[in-house]
Amino acid sequence: MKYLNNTPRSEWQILAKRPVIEKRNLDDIVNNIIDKVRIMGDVALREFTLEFDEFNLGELKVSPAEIEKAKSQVSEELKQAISVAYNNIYKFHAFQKVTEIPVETMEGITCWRKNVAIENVGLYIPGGSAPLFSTILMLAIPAQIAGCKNIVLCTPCDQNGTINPAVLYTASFLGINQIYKIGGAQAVAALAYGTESIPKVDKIFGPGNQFVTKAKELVQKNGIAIDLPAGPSEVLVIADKNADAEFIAADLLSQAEHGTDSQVVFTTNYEPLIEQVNLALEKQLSTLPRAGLAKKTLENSFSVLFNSVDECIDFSNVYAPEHLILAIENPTEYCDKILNAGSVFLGNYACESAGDYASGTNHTLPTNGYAKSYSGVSYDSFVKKITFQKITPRGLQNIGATVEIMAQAEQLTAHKNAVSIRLKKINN
Ligand code: HSO
Ligand code: ZN
Repeated sequence: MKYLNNTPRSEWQILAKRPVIEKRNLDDIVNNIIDKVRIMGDVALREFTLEFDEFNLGELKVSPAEIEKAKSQVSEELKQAISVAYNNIYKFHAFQKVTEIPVETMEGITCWRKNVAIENVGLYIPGGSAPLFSTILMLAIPAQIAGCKNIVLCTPCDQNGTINPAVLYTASFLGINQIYKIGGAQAVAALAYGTESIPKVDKIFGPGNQFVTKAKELVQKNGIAIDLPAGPSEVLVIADKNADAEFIAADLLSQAEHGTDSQVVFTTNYEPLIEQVNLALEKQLSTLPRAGLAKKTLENSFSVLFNSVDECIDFSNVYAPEHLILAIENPTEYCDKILNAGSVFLGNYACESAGDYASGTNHTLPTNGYAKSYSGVSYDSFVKKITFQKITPRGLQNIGATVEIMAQAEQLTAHKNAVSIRLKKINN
């Protein structure tokens, strides 16, 4: 990790820029995939699966027999762990479902807002070297609490046409039975427009590679909602002299092992920690199966020494990390100072992994600085908030003149008339 000493504030914006990922011109490739799926449906999906996943796919939908087989392949221990995680994630997200009280803004005028589930949602779960079955929990649990009617899951199969058993087990544990063996941009296209086999959805969730991300961005232009603009995962750690270098190194590596384009940042006001963390990183790195990936990430990462914890927090607010770990004394005292972050972990024992899997919070979070303006996925991501209002004759008498005057000022006479015509009848 590059070491920086007291980078001046004037340079923070530049320092907060994420490493640029090699950008090929994806637009054309992905647009072609989307068009083909739109026009040819399942035929196109089979062709792309043969081309990209190297499997000649017959039935797109995962069969009950495949799910049964997966169930038998997952250990009891993992099933137990999934169940504990489920309970915590469920508990945390269920409390997000609040019924708002109707508000009487003026006598006779009542306004209220109601959560209504998005009917059809699509979840994309990437395959690859680490199939993240935990993401199914993070997306499907709030979808179910919200009451989404159709939950459709797409995930790529391997060269033998199989899907990781933990992915299938988790989906079936949640009662999801619409699982399709389709990955990549073609899966996003199928969810966005529907094919003979795959139902069209209203909103698409889930992480993915550059192709998936680009496809999500493109289908948005046609009215399909998406969860978040996605980017590589990242963590920023703020530590003071109370921190434990080994813990910090472990947290940095847990994020670094996600992929080569992730970024980890370590900030502290205690100089000796920089060297201690570096040593711990080296020691722990050598034991990791994914050391290659993690090492590449560390090359894109940096540690920076500041004068105080407050300065570290100021920098973090400019960086707007997806995950922020406060390995400092009395971390809760600093909560109000955190302005931009996806999810915050307080103290030496709140490791990011806990939130990644099982503590209850969601792990689908804004990356790449989007934490400045976006929230992570939650119950709210699966509902629309519809407003209602009821106005009595007395209410219209109270608000009428206000509306008429404003409509007149905007020169929208029909707007004004809609009130006047009613007032006339009421006053008769
Ligand atoms: N750190 C990832 C989530 C994850 N980690 C899934 C392990 N599995 C993005 O927040
Ligand atoms: Zn993770």
